Amino acid sequence: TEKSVHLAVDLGASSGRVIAGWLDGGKLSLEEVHRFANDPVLIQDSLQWNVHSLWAEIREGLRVAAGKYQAIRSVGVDTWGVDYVLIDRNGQLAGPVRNYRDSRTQGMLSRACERMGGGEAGRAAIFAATGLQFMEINTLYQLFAAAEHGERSLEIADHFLMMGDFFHWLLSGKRSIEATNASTTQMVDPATGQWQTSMLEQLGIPTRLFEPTVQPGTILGPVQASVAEATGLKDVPVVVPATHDTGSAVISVPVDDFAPEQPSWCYISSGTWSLMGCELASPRVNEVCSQLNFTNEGGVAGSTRLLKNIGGLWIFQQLRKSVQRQGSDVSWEQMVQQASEASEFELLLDPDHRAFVAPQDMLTAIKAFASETGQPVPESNGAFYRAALEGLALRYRVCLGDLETLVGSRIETIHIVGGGTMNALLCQMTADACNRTVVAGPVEATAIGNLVMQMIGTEVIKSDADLSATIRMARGIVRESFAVQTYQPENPDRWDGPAARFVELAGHGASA
Ligand code: LFR
Repeated sequence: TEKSVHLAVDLGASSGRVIAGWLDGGKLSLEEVHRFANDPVLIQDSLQWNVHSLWAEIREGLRVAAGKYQAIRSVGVDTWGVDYVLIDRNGQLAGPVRNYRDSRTQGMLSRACERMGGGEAGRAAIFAATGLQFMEINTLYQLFAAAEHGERSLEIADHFLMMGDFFHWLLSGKRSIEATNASTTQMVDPATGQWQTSMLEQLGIPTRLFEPTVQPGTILGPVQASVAEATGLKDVPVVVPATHDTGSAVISVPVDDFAPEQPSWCYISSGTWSLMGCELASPRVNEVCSQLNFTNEGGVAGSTRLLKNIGGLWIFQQLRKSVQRQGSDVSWEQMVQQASEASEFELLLDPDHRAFVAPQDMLTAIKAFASETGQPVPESNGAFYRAALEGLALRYRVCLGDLETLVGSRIETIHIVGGGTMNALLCQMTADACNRTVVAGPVEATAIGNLVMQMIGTEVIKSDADLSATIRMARGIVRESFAVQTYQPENPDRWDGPAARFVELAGHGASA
């Protein structure tokens, strides 16, 4: 066909896709071209990404796309945040590419705070410098761990790239570090977007690795010759989207404003993680934000995503793995069905408890958590599935209250975007627990945001005004193109008792 197509490579922490998108009569259409698994591998107890296989799958997807569409206008990659690749002076991998759930960062957060002036003072210094929430998965603690452990790769590395940058480099031969993903490292000044070099020096992280960042929409140049030959993508420009998947997803929230002064809506980008927050015009690096451990990530057009990482559908996904390990299987639909049949609030769990970050087996970890917190261990699998979803809804409720405190206005609507919108039970629980209207969709928010930013970079979507007007225009296209599902709260009072117990429970548990 002759349609003018853009290709989004969208890599999540459990699977990747190549998705084609095109505009027709002011509407955006999508077609999934290729889908593949993204399974981390344990190499001598170090959890790593299989970037070789990911690259092979990406090339395969592009080859299929090149055979399918005649006019391919651009290609761009988004991925999960915080992880990075080090490149040596010969233009090769300087070492293994670690998965953020790798255990080497354990204890590194507090050690880094010690190094930065001790305990609370060190923590305050890092927060003032970066405006980011404290999580051990952050790039900062990964690199600090690498420095502390004397990892060889850090010594021989010449360049630091984030995951999306790495694949852009393989595609185009050009190095770049995209700003929204760099903002997830906890190494960047949220006001200026510059690397916090003096903090890095204090932590023993070599600053020579970090080049200035580029903004989403940047055109890197055509795919390099060897890639063009292997895939058939000739003269196709590589256009940098918001390479952080969450940054891409939030572009697709179907609202008619952008980065409002007084937000009346928030988003939950729902997948392996749930990222819940507000899109604002500027960062809020203040005491309350630090206390509540919210983050100020960089979005497109200078916006800020003030948000919290919540342990997401990870627990639910891992429960399925537990069932598979026992030799049987269960589909997502069956899991949701069994959860809906289980009785409510049988077990309360905190989705952000450390025990659930990377357990050997999720079912075992939840059983241990139940016993430790003095709750009866449920018998049916459905009760565990339900607990995973209720725990999220309860966490959303707490997070909503914190967000309203932080932004100083009432949030009327919760927009859920991403894969989690397909879980109607969770969407309804969210409306009930939060006592707010939930608008769910689009499900493909990340790929859409990736495509939209490529269209903006190539001026397929453009407004005569500024970039934020262009983003609003793009959101109009998203609203025209994808239906949403609305959920109204039903009997929200039912959640009051469990919510009080949840706060108690989460307060006592060592949240990750
Ligand atoms: C979501 C996400 C989050 C980031 C986490 C780890 O997929 O990118 O935004 O905090 O994964 O990378």
